[in-house]
Amino acid sequence: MAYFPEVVDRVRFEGRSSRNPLAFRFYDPDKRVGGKTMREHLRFAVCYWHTFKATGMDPFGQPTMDRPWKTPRETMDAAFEFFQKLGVDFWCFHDFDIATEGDSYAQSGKNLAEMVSYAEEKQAQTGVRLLWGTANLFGNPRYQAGASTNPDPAVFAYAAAQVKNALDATKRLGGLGYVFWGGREGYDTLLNTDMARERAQFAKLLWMAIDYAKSIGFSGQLYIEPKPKEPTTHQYDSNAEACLNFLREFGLMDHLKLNLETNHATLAGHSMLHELRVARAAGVLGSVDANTGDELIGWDTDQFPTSVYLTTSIMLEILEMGGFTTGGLNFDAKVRRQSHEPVDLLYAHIGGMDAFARGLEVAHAIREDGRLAEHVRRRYEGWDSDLGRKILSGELSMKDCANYALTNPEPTRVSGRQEYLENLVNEFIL
Ligand code: XUL
Ligand code: CO
Repeated sequence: MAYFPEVVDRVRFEGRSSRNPLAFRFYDPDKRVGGKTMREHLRFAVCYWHTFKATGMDPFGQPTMDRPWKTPRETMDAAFEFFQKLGVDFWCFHDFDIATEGDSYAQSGKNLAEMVSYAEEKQAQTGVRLLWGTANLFGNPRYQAGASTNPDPAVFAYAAAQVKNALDATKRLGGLGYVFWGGREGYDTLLNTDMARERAQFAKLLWMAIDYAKSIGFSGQLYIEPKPKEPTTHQYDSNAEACLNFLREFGLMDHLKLNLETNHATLAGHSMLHELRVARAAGVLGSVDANTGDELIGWDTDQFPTSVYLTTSIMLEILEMGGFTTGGLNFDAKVRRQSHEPVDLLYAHIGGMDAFARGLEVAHAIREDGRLAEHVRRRYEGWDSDLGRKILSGELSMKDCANYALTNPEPTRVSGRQEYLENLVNEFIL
């Protein structure tokens, strides 16, 4: 049975002039951009949770989604049919997206192992690979007060046991990475919370995972995924800088990278560009959850990315770091509640992939042109002068600076040229 009959074989690239809503207009997987193909640059992944499991339920209404796949196996059939027809190379999942959580830890483990075997077959048939796996440590009521950050060590132990199985599953499926998103690792009120303890507990879980991964020979990249709020009022991994602080404090910098999500950046009051820049500068930019938020609503709406301005800024940072290694662009995005037909999932992903393909081309062209980078280089070239070098090397004291100010004219102001640079970026987009 075909779950996505609108596409017979594969979504094809038809070019900019195509009016076929089920064709790519920009994503041409084998087209070369710089030294690599689009497919190699973009490394698209489809997420299991929103795409195949989301029901359309919201706080005000019942499920809306028409989803002919019901059992875990049917769902996986639908998923791999979708990956193949869309032509993505990767997927991502939580343990209990693919398997049903049982009444006991033992039963849940069995259910998961069975579905991992089925996924192994599907991967072998299709060549689709696992970008990353993860565990759902936030849905079950036992985690209402957090998983590793729970006041009860029994809950910590359960969470660690669940991560063990999820790491085993990720290893078996040849996953390139494993994500820790701090689901309920935060607080709703400080009145009942020992924050210092909870953060140390969280670090302990990460250290256990590092040790366990090593013991089973899992060499994939571990990531943490910042988000400032939702579901808790304050999540400890609130943004990229808070994550860096946490990783440094607990000696974890060499073991984890960041998986950055656009809507989480918005919730943190930052642009995605800011979050990416922070991570890249620290050498821990790992992977991207590609979506976008509704700036007017103020919650995590997880929409599909359609803005070329956004995708251009993301691809500028990815190109600047030399491209993804273990990471990729995972569509952690869901169709709107009214887009209830399976075909809407195709439209959504095709749009996101086209927006990123165009963003890649624009970002590459901006870099080839070189004016933007040259502008920034020239803006700081004073730091290569005698004065700049002496300040940075520590040769000049504050007193020396006072002497300098006494004996030199007022510094000349230089325009930041923001509008000029905004026009320059648009020159490549429009
Ligand atoms: C939640 C979120 C998660 C993680 C995986 O906001 O982004 O889906 O990506 O647990
Ligand atoms: Co995410």
